[in-house]
Formats: sequence, structure tokens, C-alpha cells
Amino acid sequence: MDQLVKQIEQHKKEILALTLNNKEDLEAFRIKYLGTKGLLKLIMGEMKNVPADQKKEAGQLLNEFKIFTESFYEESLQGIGFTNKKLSALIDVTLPGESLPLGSRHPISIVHNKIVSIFQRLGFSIAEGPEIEDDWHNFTALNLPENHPARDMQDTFYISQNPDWLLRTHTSSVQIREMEKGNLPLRIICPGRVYRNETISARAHCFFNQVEGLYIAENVSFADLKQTLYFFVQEMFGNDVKVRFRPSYFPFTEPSAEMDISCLICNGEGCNVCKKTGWVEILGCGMVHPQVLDNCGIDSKKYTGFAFGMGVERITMLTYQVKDLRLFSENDVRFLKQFTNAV
Ligand code: 2NL
Repeated sequence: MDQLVKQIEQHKKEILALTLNNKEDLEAFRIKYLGTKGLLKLIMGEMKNVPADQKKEAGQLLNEFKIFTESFYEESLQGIGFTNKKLSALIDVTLPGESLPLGSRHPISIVHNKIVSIFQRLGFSIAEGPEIEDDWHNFTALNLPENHPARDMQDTFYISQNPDWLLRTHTSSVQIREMEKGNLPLRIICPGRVYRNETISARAHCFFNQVEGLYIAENVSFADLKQTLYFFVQEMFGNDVKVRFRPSYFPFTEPSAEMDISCLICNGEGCNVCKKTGWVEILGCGMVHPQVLDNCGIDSKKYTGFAFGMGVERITMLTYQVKDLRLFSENDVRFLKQFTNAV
């Protein structure tokens, strides 16, 4: 009993010598004296060792000490401007919370979304299809003859368990599937990942992203193709961009063309990006070959159409001046976090 009295007197002295004038000190005090593992609880626990005839006296003493300690805490709280008894009152709820670091969109996604939304505004809808394809949808229907070099093992990944299957080399295969459904007119874009058996370098990868487009109806002309793509590049790169069409060859279009835009970097003056020509190629296009329409059960005497295809990596490199396309698949956050939707 004497021991207990001494102990309590000692603690009282200690407490009276304290000044609690900030949140941290207050909280430390609360934990030390009033907490679930605090001193008060500890001394209360010692009650069981007090002989029965002294229990009443000891209880009173302890209770006084409890009230003393609590009041000291309470008054100190008020001293720094808090009146609520609960510790939660110590938390300033008007302070901003701790923010989590925000991720950023992948540059390929930013450019992909921009391309897709421009064509959606022109009435194109999105079509998707399988990445593992058969020979018909990836090659034969597209007028790629049996011995065409594109079919070579060197360019195409075949599935080893079943060589009738391959990884699509373009998203034209999705367009073939849509044409076979026979719902005309057809106005679609087919974005997606494609695969080619290429040696990986700064300019080539074994997988990349494409957006292909297809418009089939009665009386679709090359003028429609040119105007659609001209609108696209203006929306994509701004109204000042110039375009030119160069004749080209694809087995699935006739006539075929490649479209260049005036170099965004040097404004046509000539620089490294455009290899001093002032122009950069951004897509291939043409009028759908009548044989391709017939292959899909579409009457090529009644219907005509145009198609185009572009590489998303290529357009992203031009937009952001990225010199090595391997950066897009290495997922180094230091590279990825530099891109915003604003550009
Ligand atoms: C390029 C060229 C092109 C097409 C893709 C196409 C699809 C069907 C029928 C006819 Cl189903 N054509 N697609 C046409 C011309 C060019 O892509 O350089 N792409 C990156």
C-alpha cells in the first residue's frame, strides 16, 4: 500500500512538470498514461496484490489519480485549442490527404485513342477479331497468292502445333471477317496488335499495333478515300499539315497509294526525321480489289470500297519524336511517365 502511494505521488510530480503544447506531445502522453497498455492500466492491474482490508483506500487513491491524469490531458487539449475529449479531434480533417502517385497513359494508347476517336466521329465503328488466324482470313481472301513472300516462315509466325494457324500479320483479317458477315454498307476501323517475324531493332519489332479502316458501299470513290484521310491527318496533326499521295502496290487494293504528310519537325524544310525530303510516310491505302470483295461474297459490280492501314508505333514516334520503338514495350516508367494526353 505504501509502495502504491509513493508510486502515485511520483507520477503526479512527473506529470505536473510536463507542458503539453503540441499534438505530438499530447498523443505521446495519452499513449504513455491513458492508453490500453498505459501506466494507469498497469497500476490498476496491481490492485489484485493489495490486501483485502486496504482495497477500498487503494481504489479511491487510484481513482483520484485517474481523474487527475485525465483532467491534465483534457486541459492540455483545450490549451492547444481542442475541446473534444476524443483523440480524433486532434486530426485536422481539412488538411489534404496523402495523394497516391498517379499512373499515366501509355503513349501508344494515347495515339490509338486519338486515331480511333477521329474515325468514330466520321461514322466508323470499331471491329475486333482473333489474333490467331487461319490462312484464309490473313492471306488467301486478301488476294495474296499461294507463293507470296509475305507467307514465308521468315515473315509470319506459324503455330507449331497446327501450321494451319498463324499470328495475324495485319488486322485486315478482321475486315475480311466483317465483310463475310455481309452487312452492307460497311464502315469500320480495326485496331489491334499484329505480329511479324522481324529482327528487333530501333525501327522494327516482332509485334506492333495497327489501325486499318474499311468503307464499302455503292459508289465509293478514290475521292472519298482522299478526303477521309485528309480530314484524319488534319484532326490528328493540325490544319497546317500538307498531304501527298504516291502510287504504290498492295495485292488487296487497286489502285494503291501511300500517303505522306509534310514533316512535323521541320515543317517541310528538311531534317533527320524526314531524311531531308520534307515528307514522311504515314499510311498505305487504296480501293479494295474486286477479287477481295468477291472472295467475301460481296458483289464487286454493285459495291466499291476503300481501305487503309497505319502503324500506331510509327505515328506515335512522329508525334513525340521517339527514336527507338523498343521503348514502347520495355515499360521503363521513366520513359512512360513523360506522356500526357495533351499532346
Ligand atoms: C500499310 C498498308 C493497307 C489495307 C491495308 C485492306 C484490307 C482489306 C481490303 C483491302 Cl480487308 N485493303 N487494308 C489496304 C491498303 C493498305 O495497309 O502500310 N499498313 C501499315
